[in-house]
Amino acid sequence: MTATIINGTAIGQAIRDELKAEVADLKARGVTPGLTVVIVGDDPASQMYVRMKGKAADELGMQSDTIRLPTTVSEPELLALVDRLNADPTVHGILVQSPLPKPLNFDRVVNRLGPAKDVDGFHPVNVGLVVRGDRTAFRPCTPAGVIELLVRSGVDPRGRHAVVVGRSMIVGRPVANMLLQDVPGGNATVTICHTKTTDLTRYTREADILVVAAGRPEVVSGAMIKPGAVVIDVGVNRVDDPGSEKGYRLVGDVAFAEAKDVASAITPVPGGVGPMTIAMLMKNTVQAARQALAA
Ligand code: L37
Repeated sequence: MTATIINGTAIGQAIRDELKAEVADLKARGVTPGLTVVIVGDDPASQMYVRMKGKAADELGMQSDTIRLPTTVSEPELLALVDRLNADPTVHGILVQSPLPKPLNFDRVVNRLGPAKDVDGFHPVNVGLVVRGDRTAFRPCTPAGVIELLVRSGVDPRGRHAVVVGRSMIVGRPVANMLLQDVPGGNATVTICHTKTTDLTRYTREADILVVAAGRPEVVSGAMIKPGAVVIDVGVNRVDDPGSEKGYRLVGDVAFAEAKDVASAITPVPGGVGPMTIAMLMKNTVQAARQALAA
């Protein structure tokens, strides 16, 4: 079998196109959705993602602002910035790009965000409300993008066995929780695997839907996949490739060349989950603006 390729670039673009009308409507009502992205330090991948987010917001006609800070910024300074953004009515969404360089503490900074502006969905209030199934809360962008990819590709997790590899607060845990919810795109039977799982293959081979968010290049081989499974690869790993133009190439957490001959559908890297992360951030920011208007 050769798998259908799930095109995250196209699905992400479709979502962004749908949002255009919503942004126009909000603007007509006097509100321009505003997103402020804060990035500390000069990690090249993070710098690239942040540029892509600003560009996506610009394209939608939103107000976007990127605040770039040196690694020398202190935590009190960062917290003071968050306070200022919380108080600014033109800012509907605030995103602090993770990871923060040491010794800054990401959780303490996120805890300072007003939950109504936490478009990344990492504030404990949003984490808790999402677990409760509250649709006014912000779902974290990458896991929300995974669910949206499934739904828009016609894959219904209902009653099927979804196996998530990875338990991070950013992807693994929230995506497992979303797959479990009693809503469209949910209702799966969910297993979560992690670094201490004994015999990972025993679980991955049982997956009808396999979501891999391990953060390690190509840890899931073709032989670990059940024939006909739907495979969502969340990994975006840069591996050295001296022969290439950029000096690196992108690979997922799944060995794509093998997996595509086993799976029924699979996301590529690049062009899979990555672009969905950005589309869902735009969606959350529009939601933040809409909810601010209603409040
Ligand atoms: N929301 N996202 C949010 N908050 C954070 O704190 N770190 C972080 C975050 N991560 C993030 O932005 N990830 C991300 C990863 C990949 C892409 C976008 C965002 C993406 O679009 N990747 C492209 C390839 C880009 C490249 O060439 O490197 C892709 O097609 O996968």
